[in-house]
Amino acid sequence: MKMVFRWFGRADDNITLKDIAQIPGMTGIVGALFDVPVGEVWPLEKIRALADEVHQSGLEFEVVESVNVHEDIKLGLPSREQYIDNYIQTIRNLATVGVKVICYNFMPVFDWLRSDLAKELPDGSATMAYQEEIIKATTPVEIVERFSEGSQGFSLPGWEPERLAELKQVLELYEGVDEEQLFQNLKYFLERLMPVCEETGIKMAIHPDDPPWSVFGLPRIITNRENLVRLLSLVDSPYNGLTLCTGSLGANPNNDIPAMIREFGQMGRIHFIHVRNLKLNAPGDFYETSHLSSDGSLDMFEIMKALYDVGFDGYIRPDHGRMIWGEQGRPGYGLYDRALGAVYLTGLWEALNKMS
Ligand SMILES: [Mn+2]
Repeated sequence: MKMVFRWFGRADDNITLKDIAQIPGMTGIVGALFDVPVGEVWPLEKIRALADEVHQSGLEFEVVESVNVHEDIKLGLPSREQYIDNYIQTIRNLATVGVKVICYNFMPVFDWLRSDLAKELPDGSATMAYQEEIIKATTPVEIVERFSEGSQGFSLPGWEPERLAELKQVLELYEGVDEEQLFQNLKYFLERLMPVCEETGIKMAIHPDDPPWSVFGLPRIITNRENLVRLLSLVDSPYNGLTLCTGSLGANPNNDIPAMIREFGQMGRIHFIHVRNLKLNAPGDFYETSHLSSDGSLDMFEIMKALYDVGFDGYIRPDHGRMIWGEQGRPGYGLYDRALGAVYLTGLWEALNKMS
């Protein structure tokens, strides 16, 4: 496995590449161009500049998260053709600098969703939380406002203002789109991409929906084992794979994460994994914890063991962390708790390696 760390770029992150390079066992960053509007081609010169900057810090830049998918592709509108052409050009440009995996998601309108971006825990740390009853009592417009107020002045990935400016209009467009239609639109998108992925060697790795169920009446399909099996069969190619996110899928207690890792890992279809923990209070009621097994509801040893047993050689990153030690930063993406998570996961891996 290769341990990597998400970085939002010099312009939009208070964490430096030097900070990241000093985390034990860290091999590279997971990056993106955050100033290119969704649907447009990522210019090669900007990609090159980012890659050069990362390489100068002694880190690799082999994973991109995310190249966001334009809503017209998810909706299956005729205008998707141009956006898919643009996506393909972005894949070609990313391959030029040595990118190997692209993480993306296929969630309509809203990316990840929380009811609280800074819930205070008894130890004084702050974390993100989700309560279905709060979400149900909130309109989509109110959620967008709450996210922009709670973001500490940072942009939140997937919550870029330009995506949400035409919120009402986009929500109306989804009124005729059900899960079946969304699967068909994803299939169309992947079928167009796969020849280019095979040619360039870039693997597509879809991120599960977070939380893994419908919100605001919008369809969500990357939610459970059955649907992941279907997703992989839409195009049966090793380039059509997963970003298995333990925290996203783990919000549904029926999702057996180690079993999913064994099943899809053996198929060679997990290209990237996000490992984090969360505490499930009740269905639809959870908060994010430190990565440590005993702090949350997921067993990190069993997760890492499943990865180890299937010979996982892809990319892994710690996922959201709490705000600890007085750190001020982008919710979920501070330095300290994610660094602790990374070293903990690397430690579990070392133990598995030496015990085998
Ligand atoms: Mn994730």
